[in-house]
Parts: sequence; C-alpha cells; structure tokens
Amino acid sequence: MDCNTATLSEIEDLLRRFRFKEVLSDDTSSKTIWLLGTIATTNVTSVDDEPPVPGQNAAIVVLERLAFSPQTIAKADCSLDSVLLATGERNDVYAWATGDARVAALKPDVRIALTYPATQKHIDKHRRQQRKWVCETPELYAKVTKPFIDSQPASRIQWVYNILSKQVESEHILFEDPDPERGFVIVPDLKWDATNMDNMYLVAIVHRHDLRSLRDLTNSHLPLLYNLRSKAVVAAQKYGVSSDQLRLYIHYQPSYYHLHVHITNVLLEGKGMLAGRAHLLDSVIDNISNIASDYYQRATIPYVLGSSDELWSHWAAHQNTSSDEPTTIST
Ligand code: M7G
Repeated sequence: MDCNTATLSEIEDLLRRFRFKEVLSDDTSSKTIWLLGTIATTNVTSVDDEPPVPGQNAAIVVLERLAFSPQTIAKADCSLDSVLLATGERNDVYAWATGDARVAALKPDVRIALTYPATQKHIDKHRRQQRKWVCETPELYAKVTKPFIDSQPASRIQWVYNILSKQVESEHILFEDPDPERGFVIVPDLKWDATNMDNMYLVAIVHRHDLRSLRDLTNSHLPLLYNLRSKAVVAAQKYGVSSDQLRLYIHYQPSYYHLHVHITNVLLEGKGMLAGRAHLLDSVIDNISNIASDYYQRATIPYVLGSSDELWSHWAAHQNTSSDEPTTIST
C-alpha cells in the first residue's frame, strides 16, 4: 500500500521515540511479537523512562515477519553476494545458517503496526492470557453482553467512522456502495501488507450504524448481506483472488461493535478463523433466510474470551452473583 511521505515520516518519528517496556505476547506460527512501551517526548534514548500510562504515553508495537512474496522475488535480483551470517553449521554436502540475506528483493521483511496512545483495552487484548469458553444463551446475551455493548463509547470505533467518512484510507477503498441501508466500504485490512495474495485480507464495513454484531441480524438485512457478498468477490478479483478462493466471515465476539465482514484468501489460516469466533457469512445468510429470521436472537452462541477481556469481567461478575445455569461448558 502506498503511503504519502508526510504519513511515513510521522510514523517513523513515533517509532524512533518508542521505548520498549514489556513483551505482551508472541506467536511463533505467525512470527509476530506484541510489545508494550511508551512514546518518549524526544528521540534522545537516555531520557523518558516513564512507565506506560494507558490512554496517555502507552504504545503497542506489533512486529510481524513478512512472508516471501513470489511476485516481488520474480522481478528482482536475488543474489546473495552481500549475505551476513550470525550462526552456521556444515555437514558433508549440507550447510545451514542464520543471518541477514541482504537481498533487496526481500525487503521490507517486517511489518510494523503501532497503536498510540494505547488504552487499557488495547493492552489487555494483546497480553498473553488464559482463554475462557462461555456459552451465551439469549437470556445471558440480554443480561451480560448487551449491557456491555451498550456501554461501549463511540470513540472505540472512531477509526470505522473515519473510513466511512473518507477521512482516512480513502485512497485504498476497493469498493463502495454508499446506500445508507445496504451499503458498505471495502478496504484492505490493517493486518495485511497488500503484497502477498495468499494472505489477502480485506474488511467490509457497513454504512449503517445500528448493526453492532451478529446478534442484531435478521432477514431484513439480507439485501445488505447479499450485496456485500457479491461485491466482496469483485473487490477480491482486483487482487486476482477468485470467488472460490474466498473465506467471508463475521466475528462473534468482535473487537469493534460496528458490523463488518472479514474477507480473506482461503489459504490464510490463523486465530481469527477459529471455531468459537468466526461465523461464515454463507452460514449466517442461510440461517436467517432458511431457518429463522430471528435465528441470531434465539441461538445459543458459544465463544472464547481472554481472561483480561473487559467482557470476561462482566461474565465473571455475573457468575459470582447469579444462581442461573453455569455460563461455561461443564463436563
Ligand atoms: P474484529 O472482528 O472486530 O476484531 O475485526 P479483531 O481485530 O480481533 O479481528 C476488526 C478488523 O478490523 C480486524 O481484522 C482489524 O485488523 C481491522 N482493523 C482494525 N483497525 C483499527 C483498522 C483500521 O484502522 N483500518 C483497517 N483497514 N482495518 C482495521
């Protein structure tokens, strides 16, 4: 994705002032590490040893090693004449080493994401934590989850409104239907480098503001969902990914309570596609059109929460005060 020079130097300036404090978590399969730190007031390294304060100087940096992109490699020089090794072994005809290949075609080799100022919720989301299953019946949705969703400040989805109003990312819009009822915007997801098509990851954000999650969907929203499904195909074709290579799904629970649909290449696998979170758009459409319009108001939906999730604290409080059926799966 192109980025204008001013934006690039703003991000560089912030990253150079990042002072590392703690590893929140890491994931060897996706080769990603989440770091907590602060953004110092100057880029002089010796000063600013302040602790991270959520909502103020706290910052999260995500470093992700990028996959090799056949598209880039095919075009460029892949000679290893500047290779610099750190460790190495040799046995008979076999040799192996670690180091810096210093191949221009392989750069950039890391993707950096910054959240600043990071709130406590951002920090909790990325901190390594225990996972908890909950089994959300419609009654528990009404008692625990809905009041939590209702209490979410609009500022948490400011980034969504910024995209919908074209204040940011407008140059990256792949498709827009401006209709207030059945319209949406499709953009590359923040998690994707827009280079490796095997990892293609787009997000469709609906224009209407009243749909906060899967629980709100009924058959009155089918025109929106059909429209979105067919235009997701058009958007993905721009990257050479065809309709039979697409996985479209909705998270429940999502991180952001404004309806959006994840559009990915089927080759991409990861935590976001796990059972207990991802609901395939085709199944959602089928459930509300062929089974019952109020399927998602009547369904019991199990899902996984992190023990640091704010929503989990509401579930835990409910379990402590209630004599209802257990909310977690029992054996
Ligand atoms: P989610 O299901 O609410 O939660 O998805 P998740 O982040 O735990 O998956 C929100 C989706 O929006 C994720 O895939 C994010 O990577 C993506 N996303 C979040 N933000 C803040 C942005 C953004 O500013 N721009 C874009 N393009 N995508 C974003």
